[in-house]
Amino acid sequence: MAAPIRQGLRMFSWRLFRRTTPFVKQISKETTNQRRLFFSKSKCNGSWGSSKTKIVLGSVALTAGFVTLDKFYRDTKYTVFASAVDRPKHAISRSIRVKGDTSGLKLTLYQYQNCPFCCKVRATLDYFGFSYDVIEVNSVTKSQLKWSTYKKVPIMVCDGVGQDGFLQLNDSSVIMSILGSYLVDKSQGLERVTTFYPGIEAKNSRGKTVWEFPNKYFIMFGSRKSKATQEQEKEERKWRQWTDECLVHTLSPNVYRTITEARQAFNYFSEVGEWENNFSTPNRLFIITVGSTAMYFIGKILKKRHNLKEDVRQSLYDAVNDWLKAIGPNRKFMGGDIPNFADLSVYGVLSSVEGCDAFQDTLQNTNLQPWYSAMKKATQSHMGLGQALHKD
Ligand SMILES: N[C@@H](CCC(=O)N[C@@H](CS)C(=O)NCC(=O)O)C(=O)O
Repeated sequence: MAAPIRQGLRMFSWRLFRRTTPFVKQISKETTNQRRLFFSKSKCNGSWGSSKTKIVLGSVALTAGFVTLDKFYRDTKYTVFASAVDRPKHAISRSIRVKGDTSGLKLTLYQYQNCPFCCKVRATLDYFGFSYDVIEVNSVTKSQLKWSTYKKVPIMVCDGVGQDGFLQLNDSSVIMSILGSYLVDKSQGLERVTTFYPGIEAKNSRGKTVWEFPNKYFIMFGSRKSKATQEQEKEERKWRQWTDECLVHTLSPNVYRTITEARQAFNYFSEVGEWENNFSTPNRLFIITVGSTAMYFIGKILKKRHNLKEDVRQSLYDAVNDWLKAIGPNRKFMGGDIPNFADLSVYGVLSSVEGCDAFQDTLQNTNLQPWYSAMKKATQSHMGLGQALHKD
């Protein structure tokens, strides 16, 4: 077998079986030379016979081979040399610019438009009036996250800070708390604020390695005093945690309750995530078809895992009613007259399914509407822009 083809197969098998980086680094050098060799020696030498058909077919096959191998070479080189410092430039899906943003931060959010955790972060960014760019991640290939060892979304990147030229913030609640703490006192700088949120590697109940951030529900006030009382802060943390550990788990079994609802949900995600602009048509159709079918079955597993009621809608209504009861009749938001981080979390999570039947059913079967509409208005109008979280 010709060396370049052999090399190509080795590369392919690496992609399939994921050998270690040093191995790839080493063959990467070889492939550059092989590639040069391949292109200089690639003329047909007549061993395939002289018939025109064979030559044409041979050329087509060789061209296809070139294209395929070239793609593998390029992809591999990209994988090998992309480090945390070497973050590739991906197409910006959307740029949100807020007049009056004085944060001084250049933020980029890597996200899925309808991931509830990403929606929490966007609700926070919009409410406080941060300008930011969005990079829509392909949920199947995750090619936009190749540079990162953390493979979940949201990931927030702040350019122009830190020794690598950017800071990478992982986990929605950590991101929200870091942004909140930064707003308390911008002069301390974002990099210093991140040091208040150390991560601890741990195993979850299923033995999977996960990262825990013990402080993730705390806004750090340093020497400043929060406007909220300690009781209010405690309540805010409690309901932020509840959002991540209870509310969010009621969503998937509801929006993927039937195959039809799952397909409807994915079509809605495609529409609001502008998948038509962000992904190729085959990719988009693949995600919609395969994704919705897979999620229908996963929804059933999640229903069991999180002990939802037989009628999963009831579990969603129960969660929403618990939240509304916690706010009570005398407050507009849990934060009082203005939303706090618990309001932003719950709103963000629920907004992720706004176009799904499950959400419309919730509006009809609970008293969610007034609070939800007020939250929507607050985030869309950047109500928190310039708002002080601390006492003067
Ligand atoms: N604790 C994380 C959870 C993030 C998370 O689970 N994100 C999902 C998307 S909704 C994800 O990226 N899952 C991995 C995947 O899609 O492969 C956070 O709050 O940000």
